Amino acid sequence: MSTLSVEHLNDLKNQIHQWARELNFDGFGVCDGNLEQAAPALASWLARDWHGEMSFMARHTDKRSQPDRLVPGIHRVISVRFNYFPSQATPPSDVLQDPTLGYIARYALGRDYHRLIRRKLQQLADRITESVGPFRYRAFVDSAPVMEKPLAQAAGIGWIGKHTNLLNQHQGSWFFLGELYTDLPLPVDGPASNHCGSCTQCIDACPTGALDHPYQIDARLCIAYLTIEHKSAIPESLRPLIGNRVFGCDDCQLVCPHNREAATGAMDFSARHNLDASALLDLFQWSENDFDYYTQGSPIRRLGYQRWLRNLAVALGNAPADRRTLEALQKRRIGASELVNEHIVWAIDQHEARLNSQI
Ligand code: B12
Ligand code: SF4
Repeated sequence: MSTLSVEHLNDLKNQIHQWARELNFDGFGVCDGNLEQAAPALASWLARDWHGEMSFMARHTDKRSQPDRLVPGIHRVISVRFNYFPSQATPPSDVLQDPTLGYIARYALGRDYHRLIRRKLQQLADRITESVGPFRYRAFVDSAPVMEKPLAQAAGIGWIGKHTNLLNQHQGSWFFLGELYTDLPLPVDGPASNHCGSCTQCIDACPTGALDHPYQIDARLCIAYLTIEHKSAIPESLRPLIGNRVFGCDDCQLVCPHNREAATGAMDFSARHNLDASALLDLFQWSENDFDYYTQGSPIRRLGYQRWLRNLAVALGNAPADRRTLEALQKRRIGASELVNEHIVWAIDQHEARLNSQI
């Protein structure tokens, strides 16, 4: 690739950007993959154990913070973003305000993004190959030790906000990130500047205080972590704060002023099977076969049936006390795993305490 002139590399970058648009990517940028500033933040985050049970975050940290250790010989990182906000879905506030419904994070209402975006990145790489011949590359979407947000920030796609998501002044933060690591010495973009200013809305809105240190997240408190990544029992003190969120959490993004006019995502991310506003009791009654059927091709599948029931038991424990809910909880105890049973017992206790206080 060293044979390409500066002029040719400029043209090639413009051409790649155009192909990225044709593949429906909503943002594109290039950086040199230097993560010298991000690496210490990752190290101190891990040292504080803020990654909780996500042991994968503590592995291969050298590869995560030095892209050329993950893919030797690469010089650049092409970052892309892909909008997902499902505008046609029931508005988040309607679901969050109704404790009988289950709230599922906006990114998880439709198809799983990993394979979809990876395929598009592969198509982008194929077009580059057609133009310049074989070149070295690897495509990533949340799939390997990659620091996607700092790379995208360096490539000018947006800045890392106080809620620790990457956001863009005009498009907010409802998008996924993906990368092509490459040996093409493309011209780089400048980093995006920060526009959070004195705003603290995400910090104030976080139900559990996970963002109390701006720009840093204590994942162990984050509801997205507790309901998606955490494998064991959810700490009891945090259960009442989870409310009706059964998979992920969007509170910090929902209040962000830059998300006021969210760009609509691709149809693939539209809500399936009424997951945007399903009754908790209906979801709790799914059999394992139902779970497999309704979550096929969805990011929820990875959670597994047991943790799905665990999360629903917590949300039902936070729901208004009534006989139907209590009966459903009692019935589910039959044959329940230790993990699920423990959360159901907690939920029943919540209901009984509430019913007794009404007497
Ligand atoms: C681990 C992880 C999580 C963890 C931890 C979240 C986090 N903020 O890191 C949990 C399970 C909580 C999580 C939740 C979510 N996630 Co997630 N997650 C990841 C993952 C795999 C790694 C992120 C990482 O490296 N974290 C480690 C910490 C150290 O990194 P960091 O926050 O980026 O730290 C930087 C800054 O905060 C800052 N910083 C850190 N400390 C300090 C200190 C000071 C003083 C300062 C000034 C700055 C500073 O510098 C750091 C380095 O640049 C990425 C995919 C990937 N491979 O990158 C997806 C990813 C970040 N997740 C994503 C999504 C969509 C989510 C959720 C929105 C899902 C949901 N709705 O439930 C939530 C958002 C919660 C939130 N507020 O962050 C998207 C985000 C897209 C975007 N627009 O930013 C990603 C990029 C996946 C993707 N390919 O699209 N996630
Ligand atoms: S809510 Fe405010 S502080 Fe938080 S990311 Fe958005 S602009 Fe930044």
